[in-house]
Amino acid sequence: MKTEVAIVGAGPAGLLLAHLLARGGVSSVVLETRSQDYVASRIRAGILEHSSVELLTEVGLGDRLHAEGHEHRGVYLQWPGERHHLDFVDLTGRSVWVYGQTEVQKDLVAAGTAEVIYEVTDTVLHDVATDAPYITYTDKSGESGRLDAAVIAGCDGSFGPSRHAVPARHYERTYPYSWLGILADVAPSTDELIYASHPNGFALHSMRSPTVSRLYLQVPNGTDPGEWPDQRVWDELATRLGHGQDGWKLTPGPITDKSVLPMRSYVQTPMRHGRLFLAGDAAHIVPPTGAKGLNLAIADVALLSRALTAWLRENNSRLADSYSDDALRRVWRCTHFSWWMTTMLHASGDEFDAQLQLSQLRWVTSSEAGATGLAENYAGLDIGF
Ligand code: FAS
Ligand code: PHB
Repeated sequence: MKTEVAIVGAGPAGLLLAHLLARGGVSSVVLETRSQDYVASRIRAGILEHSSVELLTEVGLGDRLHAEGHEHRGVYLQWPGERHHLDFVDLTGRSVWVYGQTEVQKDLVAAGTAEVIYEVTDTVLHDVATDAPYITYTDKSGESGRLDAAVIAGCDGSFGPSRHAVPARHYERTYPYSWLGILADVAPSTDELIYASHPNGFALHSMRSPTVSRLYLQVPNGTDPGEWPDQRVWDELATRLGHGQDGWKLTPGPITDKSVLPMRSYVQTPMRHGRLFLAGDAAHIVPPTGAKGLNLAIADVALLSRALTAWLRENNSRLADSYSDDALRRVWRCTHFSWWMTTMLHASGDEFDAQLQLSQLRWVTSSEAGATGLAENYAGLDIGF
Protein backbone atom coordinates (compact mmCIF):
# COMPACT_ATOMS: atom_id res chain seq x y z
CA MET A 1 0.00 0.00 0.00
CA LYS A 2 1.32 3.53 -0.74
CA THR A 3 0.32 6.94 0.56
CA GLU A 4 1.90 10.38 0.88
CA VAL A 5 1.95 10.50 4.70
CA ALA A 6 1.91 7.35 6.86
CA ILE A 7 0.63 8.27 10.32
CA VAL A 8 1.28 6.02 13.33
CA GLY A 9 -1.42 6.45 15.98
CA ALA A 10 -5.11 7.40 15.77
CA GLY A 11 -5.29 9.54 18.90
CA PRO A 12 -6.10 13.24 18.57
CA ALA A 13 -2.71 14.07 17.02
CA GLY A 14 -2.92 11.38 14.33
CA LEU A 15 -6.55 11.92 13.39
CA LEU A 16 -6.31 15.71 13.38
CA LEU A 17 -3.15 15.55 11.24
CA ALA A 18 -4.97 13.31 8.73
CA HIS A 19 -7.90 15.76 8.72
CA LEU A 20 -5.70 18.80 8.15
CA LEU A 21 -3.65 17.06 5.43
CA ALA A 22 -6.85 16.02 3.63
CA ARG A 23 -7.94 19.68 3.58
CA GLY A 24 -4.69 20.42 1.77
CA GLY A 25 -5.22 17.58 -0.68
CA VAL A 26 -2.50 15.40 0.85
CA SER A 27 -3.30 11.70 1.22
CA SER A 28 -2.54 9.75 4.40
CA VAL A 29 -3.17 6.38 6.04
CA VAL A 30 -3.28 5.96 9.83
CA LEU A 31 -2.11 2.78 11.57
CA GLU A 32 -3.58 2.23 15.05
CA THR A 33 -2.82 -0.62 17.42
CA ARG A 34 -6.01 -0.42 19.48
CA SER A 35 -9.64 -0.79 18.42
CA GLN A 36 -11.65 2.29 17.43
CA ASP A 37 -13.92 1.84 20.45
CA TYR A 38 -10.97 1.59 22.84
CA VAL A 39 -9.34 4.76 21.54
CA ALA A 40 -12.66 6.63 21.69
CA SER A 41 -13.35 5.51 25.26
CA ARG A 42 -10.10 6.66 26.90
CA ILE A 43 -10.85 9.33 29.53
CA ARG A 44 -8.18 12.00 29.26
CA ALA A 45 -8.00 15.76 28.79
CA GLY A 46 -10.87 18.11 29.50
CA ILE A 47 -9.78 21.62 28.52
CA LEU A 48 -9.31 23.18 25.08
CA GLU A 49 -7.29 26.39 25.04
CA HIS A 50 -8.29 29.36 22.90
CA SER A 51 -6.17 28.59 19.84
CA SER A 52 -7.27 24.93 19.84
CA VAL A 53 -10.92 26.01 19.72
CA GLU A 54 -10.14 28.49 16.95
CA LEU A 55 -8.35 25.83 14.88
CA LEU A 56 -11.00 23.13 15.34
CA THR A 57 -13.71 25.64 14.43
CA GLU A 58 -11.79 26.87 11.37
CA VAL A 59 -11.38 23.35 9.97
CA GLY A 60 -15.01 22.26 10.35
CA LEU A 61 -14.71 20.41 13.67
CA GLY A 62 -16.38 22.96 15.93
CA ASP A 63 -20.15 22.38 15.58
CA ARG A 64 -20.64 20.02 18.54
CA LEU A 65 -17.93 21.82 20.51
CA HIS A 66 -19.87 25.09 20.32
CA ALA A 67 -23.21 23.31 20.91
CA GLU A 68 -22.18 21.05 23.81
CA GLY A 69 -18.93 22.52 25.13
CA HIS A 70 -18.81 25.17 27.85
CA GLU A 71 -16.80 28.37 27.52
CA HIS A 72 -15.07 29.41 30.73
CA ARG A 73 -13.69 32.89 31.41
CA GLY A 74 -11.09 31.62 33.87
CA VAL A 75 -10.33 29.46 36.90
CA TYR A 76 -10.30 29.71 40.69
CA LEU A 77 -7.09 29.38 42.68
CA GLN A 78 -7.62 28.33 46.29
CA TRP A 79 -5.71 27.73 49.46
CA PRO A 80 -7.00 27.34 53.05
CA GLY A 81 -9.27 30.30 53.82
CA GLU A 82 -8.90 31.94 50.40
CA ARG A 83 -10.36 31.50 46.92
CA HIS A 84 -9.65 33.90 44.05
CA HIS A 85 -10.99 33.96 40.49
CA LEU A 86 -8.61 34.72 37.63
CA ASP A 87 -10.58 36.09 34.67
CA PHE A 88 -8.56 35.20 31.56
CA VAL A 89 -10.90 37.16 29.28
CA ASP A 90 -10.44 40.39 31.28
CA LEU A 91 -6.69 39.78 31.46
CA THR A 92 -5.91 38.52 27.93
CA GLY A 93 -9.11 38.55 25.87
CA ARG A 94 -8.89 34.73 25.59
CA SER A 95 -11.17 32.08 27.11
CA VAL A 96 -10.93 28.28 27.44
CA TRP A 97 -13.53 25.61 26.73
CA VAL A 98 -14.52 22.54 28.73
CA TYR A 99 -14.87 19.81 26.10
CA GLY A 100 -13.46 16.35 26.81
CA GLN A 101 -10.79 14.72 24.68
CA THR A 102 -13.22 11.85 24.17
CA GLU A 103 -15.55 14.34 22.44
CA VAL A 104 -12.76 15.72 20.25
CA GLN A 105 -11.92 12.15 19.29
CA LYS A 106 -15.58 11.44 18.38
CA ASP A 107 -15.70 14.58 16.21
CA LEU A 108 -12.49 13.56 14.42
CA VAL A 109 -13.82 10.07 13.71
CA ALA A 110 -17.19 11.49 12.58
CA ALA A 111 -15.41 13.81 10.13
CA GLY A 112 -14.44 10.68 8.21
CA THR A 113 -11.33 12.33 6.77
CA ALA A 114 -8.86 9.77 8.07
CA GLU A 115 -8.27 6.32 6.53
CA VAL A 116 -7.45 4.27 9.64
CA ILE A 117 -6.35 0.64 9.91
CA TYR A 118 -7.20 -0.34 13.49
CA GLU A 119 -5.81 -3.18 15.61
CA VAL A 120 -2.45 -3.50 13.87
CA THR A 121 0.52 -5.02 15.71
CA ASP A 122 4.27 -5.34 15.12
CA THR A 123 4.46 -1.81 13.72
CA VAL A 124 8.05 -1.23 12.56
CA LEU A 125 9.39 1.92 10.87
CA HIS A 126 12.00 1.41 8.14
CA ASP A 127 14.43 3.66 6.21
CA VAL A 128 13.13 6.86 7.84
CA ALA A 129 16.39 8.67 6.93
CA THR A 130 15.98 7.85 3.22
CA ASP A 131 13.55 9.34 0.70
CA ALA A 132 11.60 6.05 0.64
CA PRO A 133 10.52 5.30 4.21
CA TYR A 134 8.00 2.56 4.91
CA ILE A 135 6.22 0.78 7.76
CA THR A 136 5.63 -2.94 8.17
CA TYR A 137 2.90 -4.28 10.42
CA THR A 138 0.56 -7.19 11.06
CA ASP A 139 -3.13 -6.51 10.56
CA LYS A 140 -5.89 -7.85 12.81
CA SER A 141 -6.36 -10.91 10.60
CA GLY A 142 -2.68 -11.77 11.11
CA GLU A 143 -1.67 -10.77 7.59
CA SER A 144 1.61 -8.90 7.09
CA GLY A 145 1.26 -5.40 5.71
CA ARG A 146 3.59 -2.78 4.27
CA LEU A 147 2.82 0.93 3.92
CA ASP A 148 5.17 2.98 1.69
CA ALA A 149 5.06 6.76 2.06
CA ALA A 150 6.89 9.98 1.27
CA VAL A 151 6.78 10.92 4.96
CA ILE A 152 6.03 9.17 8.28
CA ALA A 153 4.31 11.06 11.13
CA GLY A 154 4.87 9.51 14.56
CA CYS A 155 1.70 10.31 16.51
CA ASP A 156 1.84 7.15 18.61
CA GLY A 157 2.08 8.67 22.07
CA SER A 158 4.61 7.99 24.78
CA PHE A 159 4.57 4.20 24.38
CA GLY A 160 4.76 3.97 20.60
CA PRO A 161 7.75 2.99 18.44
CA SER A 162 8.26 6.28 16.56
CA ARG A 163 10.14 8.22 19.23
CA HIS A 164 12.74 5.44 19.38
CA ALA A 165 13.46 5.85 15.66
CA VAL A 166 14.80 9.38 16.27
CA PRO A 167 18.39 9.75 17.55
CA ALA A 168 17.42 12.17 20.28
CA ARG A 169 18.33 14.04 23.41
CA HIS A 170 15.94 13.21 26.25
CA TYR A 171 14.86 15.61 29.00
CA GLU A 172 12.81 14.20 31.86
CA ARG A 173 11.55 15.26 35.27
CA THR A 174 9.43 12.99 37.42
CA TYR A 175 7.31 14.17 40.35
CA PRO A 176 6.98 12.57 43.80
CA TYR A 177 3.21 12.34 43.46
CA SER A 178 0.40 11.23 41.13
CA TRP A 179 -3.24 12.17 40.58
CA LEU A 180 -6.22 10.07 41.62
CA GLY A 181 -8.91 11.05 39.09
CA ILE A 182 -12.63 10.38 39.38
CA LEU A 183 -15.63 10.85 37.14
CA ALA A 184 -18.90 11.31 39.04
CA ASP A 185 -22.54 11.52 37.96
CA VAL A 186 -23.17 14.71 39.89
CA ALA A 187 -23.56 18.34 38.86
CA PRO A 188 -20.36 20.32 39.37
CA SER A 189 -20.29 22.31 42.62
CA THR A 190 -18.57 25.19 40.84
CA ASP A 191 -19.12 27.22 37.67
CA GLU A 192 -15.43 27.15 36.72
CA LEU A 193 -12.44 24.96 37.62
CA ILE A 194 -11.01 25.15 41.14
CA TYR A 195 -7.25 24.49 41.54
CA ALA A 196 -6.68 24.01 45.29
CA SER A 197 -3.41 23.97 47.24
CA HIS A 198 -3.71 22.34 50.69
CA PRO A 199 -1.23 20.93 53.26
CA ASN A 200 -2.81 17.50 52.65
CA GLY A 201 -2.18 17.85 48.91
CA PHE A 202 -3.49 19.33 45.69
CA ALA A 203 -7.09 18.96 44.50
CA LEU A 204 -8.82 19.99 41.27
CA HIS A 205 -12.53 20.36 40.63
CA SER A 206 -13.19 20.10 36.91
CA MET A 207 -16.17 18.89 34.98
CA ARG A 208 -17.39 17.30 31.72
CA SER A 209 -21.00 18.56 31.53
CA PRO A 210 -23.78 20.08 33.73
CA THR A 211 -24.35 16.56 35.12
CA VAL A 212 -20.84 15.02 35.15
CA SER A 213 -18.00 16.18 37.39
CA ARG A 214 -14.29 15.36 36.97
CA LEU A 215 -12.12 15.74 40.09
CA TYR A 216 -8.56 14.91 41.05
CA LEU A 217 -6.58 14.43 44.27
CA GLN A 218 -2.80 14.45 44.71
CA VAL A 219 -1.78 11.00 45.99
CA PRO A 220 1.60 9.30 46.56
CA ASN A 221 3.16 7.52 43.58
CA GLY A 222 2.16 3.89 43.43
CA THR A 223 -1.26 4.53 45.01
CA ASP A 224 -3.79 1.77 44.32
CA PRO A 225 -7.25 3.25 43.57
CA GLY A 226 -8.60 0.48 45.81
CA GLU A 227 -7.06 2.34 48.79
CA TRP A 228 -9.55 5.14 48.12
CA PRO A 229 -13.17 4.07 48.69
CA ASP A 230 -15.71 6.61 47.48
CA GLN A 231 -16.43 8.14 50.87
CA ARG A 232 -12.74 8.72 51.54
CA VAL A 233 -12.40 10.39 48.14
CA TRP A 234 -15.30 12.79 48.78
CA ASP A 235 -14.18 13.54 52.34
CA GLU A 236 -10.65 14.44 51.20
CA LEU A 237 -11.92 16.46 48.23
CA ALA A 238 -14.19 18.41 50.60
CA THR A 239 -11.27 19.15 52.93
CA ARG A 240 -8.86 20.26 50.21
CA LEU A 241 -11.44 22.22 48.16
CA GLY A 242 -12.70 24.16 51.18
CA HIS A 243 -16.16 22.69 51.80
CA GLY A 244 -17.93 25.05 54.23
CA GLN A 245 -15.55 27.94 53.45
CA ASP A 246 -17.66 31.09 52.91
CA GLY A 247 -20.75 28.88 52.63
CA TRP A 248 -19.42 26.89 49.65
CA LYS A 249 -20.34 23.20 49.59
CA LEU A 250 -18.98 20.26 47.60
CA THR A 251 -21.84 17.99 46.54
CA PRO A 252 -20.82 14.31 46.26
CA GLY A 253 -22.37 11.77 43.92
CA PRO A 254 -21.94 8.30 42.38
CA ILE A 255 -18.36 7.74 41.16
CA THR A 256 -18.32 6.04 37.75
CA ASP A 257 -14.55 5.93 37.10
CA LYS A 258 -11.51 6.02 39.35
CA SER A 259 -7.88 5.86 38.16
CA VAL A 260 -4.37 6.92 39.11
CA LEU A 261 -2.34 9.03 36.67
CA PRO A 262 1.43 9.34 37.20
CA MET A 263 2.98 12.73 36.47
CA ARG A 264 6.10 13.55 34.53
CA SER A 265 7.65 16.13 32.24
CA TYR A 266 9.36 14.70 29.19
CA VAL A 267 10.71 16.28 26.02
CA GLN A 268 12.83 14.69 23.34
CA THR A 269 14.64 16.72 20.71
CA PRO A 270 14.68 16.97 17.80
CA MET A 271 11.12 16.16 16.69
CA ARG A 272 12.28 15.13 13.22
CA HIS A 273 14.72 12.62 11.77
CA GLY A 274 14.92 12.42 7.97
CA ARG A 275 11.38 11.83 6.77
CA LEU A 276 10.01 10.94 10.23
CA PHE A 277 8.25 13.76 12.11
CA LEU A 278 6.99 13.40 15.70
CA ALA A 279 3.90 15.14 17.06
CA GLY A 280 2.02 15.08 20.38
CA ASP A 281 2.83 12.74 23.24
CA ALA A 282 5.27 10.86 20.96
CA ALA A 283 7.65 13.78 21.51
CA HIS A 284 6.64 15.28 24.84
CA ILE A 285 4.66 14.68 28.01
CA VAL A 286 3.49 17.35 30.45
CA PRO A 287 1.92 16.94 33.91
CA PRO A 288 -1.82 17.66 33.47
CA THR A 289 -1.85 20.58 35.95
CA GLY A 290 -1.58 23.12 33.14
CA ALA A 291 -4.16 21.37 30.90
CA LYS A 292 -1.61 21.40 28.05
CA GLY A 293 -1.25 17.79 26.84
CA LEU A 294 -4.01 17.69 24.28
CA ASN A 295 -3.52 21.35 23.32
CA LEU A 296 0.18 20.80 22.59
CA ALA A 297 -0.69 17.83 20.35
CA ILE A 298 -3.12 20.07 18.43
CA ALA A 299 -0.51 22.82 18.08
CA ASP A 300 2.12 20.35 16.82
CA VAL A 301 -0.08 18.97 14.06
CA ALA A 302 -1.25 22.45 13.05
CA LEU A 303 2.41 23.28 12.33
CA LEU A 304 3.19 19.84 10.85
CA SER A 305 0.22 19.81 8.46
CA ARG A 306 1.23 23.22 7.04
CA ALA A 307 4.85 22.05 6.72
CA LEU A 308 4.06 18.77 4.96
CA THR A 309 1.45 20.32 2.66
CA ALA A 310 3.96 22.98 1.52
CA TRP A 311 6.64 20.33 1.03
CA LEU A 312 4.52 17.74 -0.77
CA ARG A 313 2.33 20.13 -2.79
CA GLU A 314 4.66 23.06 -3.53
CA ASN A 315 8.05 21.36 -3.13
CA ASN A 316 8.82 24.00 -0.49
CA SER A 317 10.59 22.37 2.47
CA ARG A 318 11.22 25.56 4.49
CA LEU A 319 8.51 24.84 7.13
CA ALA A 320 9.40 21.14 7.22
CA ASP A 321 13.05 22.04 7.83
CA SER A 322 12.10 24.37 10.70
CA TYR A 323 9.27 22.21 12.12
CA SER A 324 11.23 20.78 15.05
CA ASP A 325 12.58 24.16 16.20
CA ASP A 326 9.20 25.84 15.63
CA ALA A 327 7.28 23.17 17.58
CA LEU A 328 9.81 22.98 20.41
CA ARG A 329 9.48 26.70 21.24
CA ARG A 330 5.87 26.07 22.29
CA VAL A 331 6.69 22.67 23.77
CA TRP A 332 9.22 24.20 26.16
CA ARG A 333 6.90 27.12 27.02
CA CYS A 334 4.12 24.67 27.90
CA THR A 335 6.56 22.35 29.67
CA HIS A 336 7.68 25.22 31.87
CA PHE A 337 4.11 26.37 32.55
CA SER A 338 2.98 22.84 33.44
CA TRP A 339 5.99 22.42 35.75
CA TRP A 340 5.31 25.81 37.36
CA MET A 341 1.60 25.09 37.98
CA THR A 342 2.49 21.65 39.35
CA THR A 343 5.19 22.85 41.76
CA MET A 344 3.11 25.86 42.82
CA LEU A 345 0.07 23.77 43.75
CA HIS A 346 1.25 20.34 44.99
CA ALA A 347 2.31 19.65 48.60
CA SER A 348 5.91 18.46 48.81
CA GLY A 349 6.08 18.17 52.60
CA ASP A 350 8.87 20.75 52.66
CA GLU A 351 8.17 23.92 54.69
CA PHE A 352 10.38 26.12 52.49
CA ASP A 353 8.42 24.93 49.42
CA ALA A 354 5.15 25.66 51.24
CA GLN A 355 6.17 29.28 51.81
CA LEU A 356 7.27 29.70 48.20
CA GLN A 357 3.95 28.23 47.02
CA LEU A 358 1.93 30.56 49.26
CA SER A 359 3.93 33.55 48.04
CA GLN A 360 3.36 32.59 44.37
CA LEU A 361 -0.39 32.07 44.95
CA ARG A 362 -0.70 35.44 46.72
CA TRP A 363 1.25 37.10 43.87
CA VAL A 364 -0.77 35.69 40.95
CA THR A 365 -4.04 36.52 42.71
CA SER A 366 -3.14 40.06 43.74
CA SER A 367 -0.85 41.35 40.95
CA GLU A 368 -2.33 42.01 37.51
CA ALA A 369 1.08 41.28 35.98
CA GLY A 370 1.29 37.96 37.80
CA ALA A 371 -2.30 37.02 36.94
CA THR A 372 -1.77 37.97 33.29
CA GLY A 373 1.30 35.75 33.09
CA LEU A 374 -0.66 32.76 34.30
CA ALA A 375 -3.67 33.64 32.15
CA GLU A 376 -1.77 33.96 28.87
CA ASN A 377 -0.10 30.59 29.41
CA TYR A 378 -3.24 28.78 30.53
CA ALA A 379 -5.60 30.23 27.91
CA GLY A 380 -2.88 29.60 25.38
CA LEU A 381 -0.51 31.45 23.13
CA ASP A 382 -1.03 31.77 19.39
CA ILE A 383 -0.13 28.64 17.43
CA GLY A 384 3.28 29.23 15.94
CA PHE A 385 4.30 31.03 19.16
P1 FAS B 1 -2.30 9.50 22.37
O1 FAS B 1 -1.52 8.74 23.37
O2 FAS B 1 -3.64 10.07 22.72
O3 FAS B 1 -2.50 8.65 21.03
C1 FAS B 1 -1.46 7.81 20.57
C2 FAS B 1 -2.11 6.67 19.82
O4 FAS B 1 -1.08 5.86 19.24
C3 FAS B 1 -2.93 5.76 20.75
O5 FAS B 1 -4.23 5.59 20.24
C4 FAS B 1 -2.15 4.45 20.75
O6 FAS B 1 -2.98 3.32 20.87
C5 FAS B 1 -1.44 4.50 19.40
N1 FAS B 1 -0.25 3.65 19.33
C6 FAS B 1 0.69 3.46 20.30
N2 FAS B 1 1.62 2.58 19.87
C7 FAS B 1 1.27 2.22 18.60
C8 FAS B 1 1.84 1.34 17.63
N3 FAS B 1 2.94 0.63 17.91
N4 FAS B 1 1.22 1.22 16.43
C9 FAS B 1 0.08 1.92 16.16
N5 FAS B 1 -0.51 2.76 17.04
C10 FAS B 1 0.08 2.90 18.25
N6 FAS B 1 -3.91 15.91 29.16
C11 FAS B 1 -4.56 16.97 29.67
O7 FAS B 1 -4.41 18.08 29.15
N7 FAS B 1 -5.41 16.82 30.74
C12 FAS B 1 -5.63 15.60 31.33
O8 FAS B 1 -6.38 15.49 32.30
C13 FAS B 1 -4.98 14.48 30.82
N8 FAS B 1 -5.20 13.24 31.36
C14 FAS B 1 -4.52 12.17 30.86
C15 FAS B 1 -4.71 10.87 31.39
C16 FAS B 1 -3.99 9.77 30.90
C17 FAS B 1 -4.20 8.40 31.50
C18 FAS B 1 -3.05 9.96 29.85
C19 FAS B 1 -2.23 8.80 29.33
C20 FAS B 1 -2.87 11.22 29.30
C21 FAS B 1 -3.61 12.33 29.78
N9 FAS B 1 -3.45 13.61 29.23
C22 FAS B 1 -4.11 14.67 29.72
C23 FAS B 1 -2.59 13.82 28.11
C24 FAS B 1 -3.30 13.36 26.86
O9 FAS B 1 -4.48 14.11 26.72
C25 FAS B 1 -2.36 13.51 25.69
O10 FAS B 1 -1.71 14.76 25.72
C26 FAS B 1 -3.05 13.34 24.37
O11 FAS B 1 -3.72 12.11 24.38
C27 FAS B 1 -1.98 13.40 23.27
O12 FAS B 1 -2.53 12.92 22.09
P2 FAS B 1 -1.63 12.03 21.09
O13 FAS B 1 -0.32 12.68 20.91
O14 FAS B 1 -2.52 11.76 19.92
O15 FAS B 1 -1.30 10.68 21.89
C1 PHB C 1 -9.82 17.69 33.25
O1 PHB C 1 -10.95 18.20 33.21
O2 PHB C 1 -9.60 16.47 33.04
C2 PHB C 1 -8.63 18.56 33.57
C3 PHB C 1 -8.81 19.94 33.61
C4 PHB C 1 -7.71 20.76 33.89
C5 PHB C 1 -6.48 20.17 34.16
C6 PHB C 1 -6.32 18.78 34.11
C7 PHB C 1 -7.40 17.97 33.82
O3 PHB C 1 -5.42 20.97 34.46
